[in-house]
Amino acid sequence: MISRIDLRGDALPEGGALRDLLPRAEFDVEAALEKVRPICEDVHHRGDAALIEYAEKFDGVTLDQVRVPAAALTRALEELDPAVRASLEESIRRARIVHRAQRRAPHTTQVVPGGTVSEKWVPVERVGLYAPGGRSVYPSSVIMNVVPAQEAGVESIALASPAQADFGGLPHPTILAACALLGVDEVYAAGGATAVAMFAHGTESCPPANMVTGPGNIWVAAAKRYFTGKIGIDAEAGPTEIAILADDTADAAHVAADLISQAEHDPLAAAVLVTDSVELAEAVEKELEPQVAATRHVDDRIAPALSGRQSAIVLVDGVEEGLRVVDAYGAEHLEIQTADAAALAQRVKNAGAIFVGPWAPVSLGDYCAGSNHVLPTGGCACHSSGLSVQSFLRGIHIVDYTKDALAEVAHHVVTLAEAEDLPAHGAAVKARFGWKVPEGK
Ligand code: HSO
Ligand code: ZN
Repeated sequence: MISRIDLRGDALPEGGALRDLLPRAEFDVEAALEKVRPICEDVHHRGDAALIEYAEKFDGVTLDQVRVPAAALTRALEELDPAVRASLEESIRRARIVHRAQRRAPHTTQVVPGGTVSEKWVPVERVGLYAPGGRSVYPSSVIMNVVPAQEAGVESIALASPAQADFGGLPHPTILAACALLGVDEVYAAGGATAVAMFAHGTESCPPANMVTGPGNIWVAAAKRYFTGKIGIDAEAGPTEIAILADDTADAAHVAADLISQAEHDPLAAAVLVTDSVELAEAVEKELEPQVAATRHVDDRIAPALSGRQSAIVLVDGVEEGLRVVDAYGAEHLEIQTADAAALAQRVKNAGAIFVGPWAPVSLGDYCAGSNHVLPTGGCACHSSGLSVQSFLRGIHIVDYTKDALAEVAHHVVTLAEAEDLPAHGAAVKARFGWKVPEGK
């Protein structure tokens, strides 16, 4: 069911060469871009009319309007299963605790007497969030996007999710209920690339947003790439990944369950076990079969995900080598199930989020740890972090110099301007001192 990659024996190669030995899904956003481009342009030019046509074509729904009426949100919350409501509320409560602690305070640095540089943190004004429909109706992702935006102080938050034929042309009721719980009342029935285009340019019913965040399939990723530069994006989310670094202290049944848990998302999801224990590898392989058979989404997602080229059990000589492998891989989620898990976690450089020890499965982080589950995929963890309050803030420098402080450094500015063949830059300083360069200290 899951292949093995044996990296024992020879010394592991460095960086990129090591990464090339590790499994990863094909996710060709560039190819999808060609298909998405005309749709994005169409929504740009024809606005709501185009959105309504695409809802008919892609979702089989005839919409009167793309904006979801307030009454539909209220009704969805009233009709929400009380147990689901209580769990969503707990998820929101914990996410708020963690994200509130991420808020940034302004600060001022005195560079020289009379010369300060301050930094203030300003939230993005308007954010459009995308929540997928179809196979991935995740109210938890609504929480993971909305909470950091709210805690950052974003004033205007709108959400789009595909119209669902089964629910009278509205987005899925659990998505609507999550919006109602979070106090998001501006919701649109728009799906995939069309929703990103709606937020990027605005339409008659939806004002444009400065930033679009949220998970989605390859079409959403392609639309985000198409509009990057015009709008801010969180990331081009690819298929989910779990890597587990485990030694012989790990419980094979738990390791198998955790690998399956993320394989459940998508046939392209990646599940990678890195271990120095052949016994554990064998025990996990044995565990996988009955556990996979006992779960629900076997044929459409879990079996293809685990047997796909993106998933594997990687055998290494020791935990140190394992650490190098997981760093080269840069997993979206990394579990560490070893004797010294907490200490190892401190040494990991590349991961979207790290789950330490036997009692922190990725599913906890998906819903109720308080951490964010919107995380870098496809190896992007080596340069990017998951969604946070910081994602929705801009740090703006405020430069404040007195005449004396400028005079003191003026000759350096003029020298550097000359060195770059930009004399007018130097002149802007000289003009303030009777066109002469003040004597520096
Ligand atoms: N594991 C997914 C998020 C998710 N899981 C939503 C369940 N619902 C990507 O981090
Ligand atoms: Zn998940």
